[in-house]
Amino acid sequence: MNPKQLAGEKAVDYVKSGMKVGLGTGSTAYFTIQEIGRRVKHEGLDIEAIATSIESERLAKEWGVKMVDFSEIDHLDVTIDGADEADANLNLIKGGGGALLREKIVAFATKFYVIVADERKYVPTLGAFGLPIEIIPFGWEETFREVTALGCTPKRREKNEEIFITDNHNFIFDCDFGLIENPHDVLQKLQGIPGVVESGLFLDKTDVLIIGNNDGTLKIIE
Ligand code: DER
Repeated sequence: MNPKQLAGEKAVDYVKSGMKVGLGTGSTAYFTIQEIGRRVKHEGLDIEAIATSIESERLAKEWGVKMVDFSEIDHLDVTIDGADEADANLNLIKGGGGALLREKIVAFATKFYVIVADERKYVPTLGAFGLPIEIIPFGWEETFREVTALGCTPKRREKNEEIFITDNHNFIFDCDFGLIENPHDVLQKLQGIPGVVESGLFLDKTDVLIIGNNDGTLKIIE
């Protein structure tokens, strides 16, 4: 079995009827949503869910998962999402799929945060992937200069040779900081720049990391 599918499906063990569930975004969370959908449709799993992207919401609705929003609920019991990198402290880099802002809002509303990934994502030190940050389009050139001054090389993300626009109508900068020895320091500096909406540094939030290995085994780190 595909290691992403292995991890994505295993995480659904944390989902029980009556729960409010956050649905992640990306190719690993895809398998989580598929399994949740299957259990809703064929096994009577009864949950309410909030998705972290328009695409994940579309997929969940196809299975008949009951979707709600934050006007209807005041917390999530469990959220399952992917990551681009995760270290031994369960700190993450996310944003490869361009959904980091909604993902972080959902993550901070959830009581139990489960990350699913294949073994390539588990790294000694965060940073090799680059750091995605979500940027307001207004004045992005000035924001670009201020982010560069932090000592990184930002690149405005493109998709199919066009500027990538997030579900929130913002830009993404992919920033090369090299290996990030002190992610808390980088996060604090980025939060001080006005045009930066959010970054892909998800620190001190993850409760469980489920890693799917190429040999068909799972590694669960808590
Ligand atoms: O954008 C994100 O953080 C997504 O969770 C994504 O980047 C995770 O990667 P995956 O598609 O390999 O699961």
